[in-house]
Amino acid sequence: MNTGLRITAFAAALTAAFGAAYGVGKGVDPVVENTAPAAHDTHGRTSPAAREGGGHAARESALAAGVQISENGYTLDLATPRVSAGERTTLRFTVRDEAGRAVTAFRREHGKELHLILASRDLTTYRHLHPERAADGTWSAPVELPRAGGYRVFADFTPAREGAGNLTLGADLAAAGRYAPRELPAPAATARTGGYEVELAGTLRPGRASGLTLKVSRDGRPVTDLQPYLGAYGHLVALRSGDLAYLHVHPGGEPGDGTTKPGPAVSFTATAPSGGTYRLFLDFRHEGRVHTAAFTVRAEAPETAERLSGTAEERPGRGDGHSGGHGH
Ligand SMILES: [Cu+2]
Repeated sequence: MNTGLRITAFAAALTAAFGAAYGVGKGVDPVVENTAPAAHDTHGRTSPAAREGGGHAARESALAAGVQISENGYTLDLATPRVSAGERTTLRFTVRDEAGRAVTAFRREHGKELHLILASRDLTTYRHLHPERAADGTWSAPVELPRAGGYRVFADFTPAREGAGNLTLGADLAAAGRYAPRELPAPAATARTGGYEVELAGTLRPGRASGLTLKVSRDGRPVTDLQPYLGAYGHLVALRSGDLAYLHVHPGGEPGDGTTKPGPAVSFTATAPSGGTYRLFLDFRHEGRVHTAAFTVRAEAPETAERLSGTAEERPGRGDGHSGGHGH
């Protein structure tokens, strides 16, 4: 039985997800101490990241989640690294421990032992899947990718082993066919999906928790009867353009907690691991169907934005690589 406590603990871990992920291996943990009020209610639980405290200094060189195929002794073994675009196939994979054994014990997070995210390298295709696990630890999920090209598969899970934390491992997946990379859509505060309009308010910040609010409406009317999807009114995944670093966040508040309303607004707290451009994917459920709204956003520290505008006169059209001011 999945308990509220477990979900809450998971939510707390996710609040710190990026921080924890790039604290690993560096011995430094960044950014969770200033978690905004809209963050998941931790009920006095503290993430490992928050306990250790830590500074912001490591954030530039830090590793983000999802960029590694192997981390903390666990490896994502993707048995089907090549598929064909437009064909329904079954993805198969195994999570292995340091001895190469298939992991068969996972902690449930938001109702599932493992969340599988699939995204094209150009961030125009996105899937949030829930594969089935066979007793021997082999996971499988049917998938059909609409376009050829490079994809990334993310397995987001927590091994049941004592002391193991949440991990997101990433592996490359190629879809054969004629490939035409697409340009990342321009940053926009409004996204449309399946007749819904979703409006994004708030700014994603590097190394700092900030609030993001997504408001769902249809035909100009706010949607006030969102349905819980995997224990929340929304699931948000952010992928960094360029390397597809991964961030999974959940809303503040849970359905049925007495204060969280079923829309139109769903609030999140998220921390970007660095400046740069991200694609945000919001999954929400309404009238029995799950929809995904996608946004391109830029994460810039206020200082960076100032510095860039300050130097703009001296070096017109040239930023530091994060500003988008490419002059050619
Ligand atoms: Cu999931």
